[in-house]
Amino acid sequence: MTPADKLYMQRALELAKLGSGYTSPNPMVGCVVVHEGRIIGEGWHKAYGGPHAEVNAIAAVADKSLLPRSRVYVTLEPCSHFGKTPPCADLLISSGVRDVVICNTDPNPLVAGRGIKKLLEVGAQVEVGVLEEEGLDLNKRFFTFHTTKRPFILLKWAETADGFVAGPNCAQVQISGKLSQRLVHKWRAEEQAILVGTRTALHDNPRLNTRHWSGKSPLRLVIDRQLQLPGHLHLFDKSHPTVVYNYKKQEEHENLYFVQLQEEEPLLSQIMQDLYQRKVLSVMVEGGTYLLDSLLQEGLWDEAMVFRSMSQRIGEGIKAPAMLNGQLQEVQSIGSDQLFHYKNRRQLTVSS
Ligand code: AOF
Ligand code: ZN
Repeated sequence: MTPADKLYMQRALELAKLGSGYTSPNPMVGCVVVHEGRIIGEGWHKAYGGPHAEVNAIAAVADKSLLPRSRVYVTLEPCSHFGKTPPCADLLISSGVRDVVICNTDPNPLVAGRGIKKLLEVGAQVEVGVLEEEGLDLNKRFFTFHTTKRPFILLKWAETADGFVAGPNCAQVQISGKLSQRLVHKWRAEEQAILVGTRTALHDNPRLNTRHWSGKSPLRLVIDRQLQLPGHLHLFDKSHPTVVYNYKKQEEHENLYFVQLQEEEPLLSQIMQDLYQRKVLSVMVEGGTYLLDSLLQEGLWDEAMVFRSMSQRIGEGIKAPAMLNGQLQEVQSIGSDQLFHYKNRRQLTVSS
């Protein structure tokens, strides 16, 4: 890998990011075409269902006769399947491209190495793994979804300076400040779904929508095993789709999807299977402590964002979840809160 390879792949990754928020459940992909040290075409996957990055990049090249002597940088293995668009590997081959640099292979079972195979079969030079880590991070939701067959799981909670998430008897306490709340709404817009447990739904009566940030509201998910939650809760206002995981009934009406799970099977893995089938690539879990602790204990999470108030103390109440196997990435000050960003150490070792 030359310094120039890194530079062009960096550019391709930047282009890929321009699709952020529009490509899901597809990944973000960027592509750069370089001829004799000059970029002659660029493109990215702009939106789900639309042309892939390579199609846009090749279309942007004015003089197509330069393609057989160009090097193409693409952040994801060119696809090999007929999906919403014809295979990108075929496009590159028929355009005369014989030199391709790839950041990540595509874990989608429809592709999974077949794109690279097609290129090698026509004698193309293919280099894989340039800025691999950056690419894995950029499309962490897509890679987690395809490699683990469950959504990418982001845990989020806010705790007081003395380590509580709620007062005695689950009394709601406003812990994080305005800036932190706004950040949470930004994350809501970025993830496809939000999950809460029964007690959080009951005691906090959350709306789980994106009010303090522009962007779409996620799919709402709530666990209500015995269907005991009252119908007047905001979660049941039918304003947007809500899945209710329970043991009692399977039923759908007006944005409410009751999904019946088996009592004798593990609850969390059934939820993850359902989300995989729904093609939900990512889920943020916003509480409560019991649900967060269960996910932490089962190692069923990828990243965690924990707000800790620097001043608020309540002395008693519901204890914050116990971080387990988290590798601290960063601590930021957000107004009067501190934000701790963790990654699951187990996940880190599995992927490396
Ligand atoms: C590429 N370049 O820019 C993207 C790729 O339904 P389709 O036809 O859009 O195919 C979606 C799959 O194609 C997606 O899951 C992933 O495997 C791959 N995405 N491939 O060559 C691109 N976005
Ligand atoms: Zn493609």
